[in-house]
Amino acid sequence: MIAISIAGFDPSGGAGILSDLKTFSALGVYGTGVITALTAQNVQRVSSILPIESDFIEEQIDLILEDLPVIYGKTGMLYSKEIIKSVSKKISEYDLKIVVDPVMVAGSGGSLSKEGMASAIKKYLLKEALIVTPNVFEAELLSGINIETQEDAIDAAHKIGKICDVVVTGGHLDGDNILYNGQISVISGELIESNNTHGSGCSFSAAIAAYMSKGTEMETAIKKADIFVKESIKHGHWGTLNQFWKNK
Ligand code: PXL
Repeated sequence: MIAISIAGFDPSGGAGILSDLKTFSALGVYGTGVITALTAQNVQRVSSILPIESDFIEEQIDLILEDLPVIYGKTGMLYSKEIIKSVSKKISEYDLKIVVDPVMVAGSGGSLSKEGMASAIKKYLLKEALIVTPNVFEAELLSGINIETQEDAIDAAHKIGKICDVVVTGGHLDGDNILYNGQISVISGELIESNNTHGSGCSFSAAIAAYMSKGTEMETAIKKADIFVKESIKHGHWGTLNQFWKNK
């Protein structure tokens, strides 16, 4: 099994493409990685971003797909409308089955995107996606709905779900994930009190892609990814997750 992560580079190793590759590896999947942007950051703050030229991003994707039979993958930080358009075009060209993590802001609060990202993600990327995995804040930006309760999250999931399947992640919803894939399911989970959450959104989307590349159907992949991330948070250090995991 092979998966692809198309995402930004967080040198702290907690989030972004390093975290995705650790997740793929922990779940027994061979990971490939296309870098969309470099960042200078740690768990506390983002200080600089250096986006990669979109032609070069397209070339990275072309060279991987020229050689390797990749079907499943995920996107993370895409930073600009231009990069979103390039990546969306390539997903369509290669018919990739992609889990979209609509990254806009780092856990530390630092921005990881230019303005207008939510509308570019909706306009270009979600049409090509298998599923999108917003947290509450990202779901608000994608749906235009202010989310305070589980009912609000369900409304937002219905709205986003008109474009592709969606799971609104539960870190801000008492641990419950709200899935819309033609119908709403509340996947109830425990909420873990921990500071080791930097990169949890990255790992969640990467784990869904990894499980699906191993043949698991989507809803089960989401449940297993949720368990994987929670175990990783429990065993994390230094504000980040520990994705060590005996292949289950
Ligand atoms: O967690 C979202 C995220 C995604 N991608 C990169 C990041 C972060 C958060 O810090 O740095 C590169």
